[in-house]
Amino acid sequence: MSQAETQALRRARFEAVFLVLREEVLEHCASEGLPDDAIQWYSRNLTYNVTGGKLNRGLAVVDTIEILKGRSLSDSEFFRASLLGWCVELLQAVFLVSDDMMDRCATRRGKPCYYRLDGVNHIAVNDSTMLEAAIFHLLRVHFRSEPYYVHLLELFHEVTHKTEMGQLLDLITAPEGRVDLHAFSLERHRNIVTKKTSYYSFYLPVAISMHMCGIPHLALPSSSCAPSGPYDIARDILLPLGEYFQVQDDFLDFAGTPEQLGKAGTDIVDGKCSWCVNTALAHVTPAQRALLDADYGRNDPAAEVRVKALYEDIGLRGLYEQYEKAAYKRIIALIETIPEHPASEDSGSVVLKREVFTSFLDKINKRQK
Ligand code: GPP
Ligand code: MG
Ligand code: MG
Ligand code: MG
Repeated sequence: MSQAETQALRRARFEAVFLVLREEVLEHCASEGLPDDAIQWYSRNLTYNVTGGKLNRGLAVVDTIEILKGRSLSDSEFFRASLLGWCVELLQAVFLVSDDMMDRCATRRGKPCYYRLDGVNHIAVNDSTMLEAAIFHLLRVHFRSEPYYVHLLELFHEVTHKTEMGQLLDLITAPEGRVDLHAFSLERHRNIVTKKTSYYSFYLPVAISMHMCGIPHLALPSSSCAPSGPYDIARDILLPLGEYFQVQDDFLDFAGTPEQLGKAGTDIVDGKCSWCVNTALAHVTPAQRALLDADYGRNDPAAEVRVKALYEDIGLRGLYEQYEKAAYKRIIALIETIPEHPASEDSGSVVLKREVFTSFLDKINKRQK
């Protein structure tokens, strides 16, 4: 079997688990007395918002657990790993449903954004919280007796809180109709993207996998995201990796096509503190700066066209290529701080391996969608 066929099979096996989990969540609601029309509504919510994506985050849980264990998983291990992977995909759905309302996007994954479906509109606010509730229902049913259950709960809560902080910063740095480019900087951008993207997209799948593989998490009074050995090491590689991923997202918002991305870029019109505008700010002439001040963050297609032309004029594509190369090198150097031959198997304990991170990096490097 070719590698592509193996990957397709793995994805199909992972996708099959979703159908089981959706039934389980719906059956629970039915047992609570939720009538049929509401069950149908919840079912569509789950299907429309949780499936149809790239599944990078969910599959990363299964991949990481296999890498850490150093062997393929039994059927029951695969199911449980996939369940945790789907919890990450559910969390992503929670964020995307509400992010699209806040960013006023039109399309996602090649379809209309959920809130734009006939009859949905603001019900999407409650639907998004019901996607979140499904995570904690599934964790409770399947993982309540595990010694690491409380760690999983803390992880989901803390990562969610971090993401919300990042989203807040993202939104208030782009106040509607009153964008102030003086408030922008690459430092503020890093703070936004680390919080709004890196924790849930990169740290969460790996930390979940580490818990499932029994890597000890030293209890700390303040925060389970605080320093604690292997989790700390993983986080310090995964946050920069997530930053690279979100810079790609920002660049593709400008340079990608809706056909390629399944979504149309809104960052210029929304006045977002994106990598593109911050990089442009460091390279503009005074005249170009005046154009940005006048045109950035304006709900006017002609202004957006002028900003895009300015990006081309300053050579943003070339600057992005340079950024990509430098980010790749920086992350490889971070990964190489992990011993190549960890002294683990002899003691029977599971430890971090470079492959956990290289497999992630390989998946996102130079991505076009
Ligand atoms: C991605 O930003 C960030 C999120 C999806 C996190 C949202 C968090 C919430 C608490 C709602 P983005 O707006 O650049 O993503 P996209 O380009 O996919 O819309
Ligand atoms: Mg957003
Ligand atoms: Mg968005
Ligand atoms: Mg974006």
